[in-house]
Amino acid sequence: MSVSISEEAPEQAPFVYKGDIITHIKKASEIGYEAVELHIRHPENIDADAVRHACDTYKVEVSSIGTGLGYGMDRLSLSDSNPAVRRQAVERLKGHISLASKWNCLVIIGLMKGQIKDCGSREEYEKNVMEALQECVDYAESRQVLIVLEAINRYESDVLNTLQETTAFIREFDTDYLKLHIDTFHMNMEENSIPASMLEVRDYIGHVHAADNNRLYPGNGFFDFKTFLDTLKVIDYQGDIALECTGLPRPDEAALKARSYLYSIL
Ligand code: LER
Ligand code: MN
Repeated sequence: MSVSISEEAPEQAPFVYKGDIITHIKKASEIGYEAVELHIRHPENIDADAVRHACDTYKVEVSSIGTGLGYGMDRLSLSDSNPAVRRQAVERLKGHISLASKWNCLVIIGLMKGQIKDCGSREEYEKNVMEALQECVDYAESRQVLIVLEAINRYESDVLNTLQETTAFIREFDTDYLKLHIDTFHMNMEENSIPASMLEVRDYIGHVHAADNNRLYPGNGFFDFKTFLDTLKVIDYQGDIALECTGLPRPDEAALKARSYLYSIL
């Protein structure tokens, strides 16, 4: 199980820990997490060796790198109508992929997949993202880094909302280095049946985010985590489950309660 850490993030962003990465790697380890998910805005500013060293010292892995701050804070979108913005988005993601190759983890493309409103039409969206994402995939393939594309709910994104729609897009790429990223918070809003949808795309699932229906830690609301975890078992999912929820009421409490709740029903 993995817990999210973000060095910089807007107040409302759903990360358990916010602040210094190394300090929170230690905290995650003390609480019992096996891994951390690092949400990084500027990959070039990160001391990869220092993070690696902290992970070795505290015996945790980096499961995944989140990239959405590049969209949320800098509006870098793979679909943007301006080619210079798309170029910046690709270069930013290449930075994340380089870090991932040093930490042996995967890279999430969630919000940075962009939106139709960033370019004007579904046709333009597909054209722009196919080209820009192909460049990211080629780069990731050369470094043996997996990219996962996240299905995000309609209130945060005007495209690629359901597992089925996102998987159909992924299938356009002829690669093993692009998979589907599922998030309980988004599935709760978009799927008719969460287990049925997961079973349908079972071969594509590469990463999992967990938050309750209110985006607080699992166990706080009414999302059916038992059925969800049972379905992950049925499909023999071997990857990490990363806690991408708010750190309320307090980050340590959210991290501790999420972990003990999920293990109690696993
Ligand atoms: C990112 O992983 C995500 O789930 C979005 O809702 C951004 O906050
Ligand atoms: Mn997510």
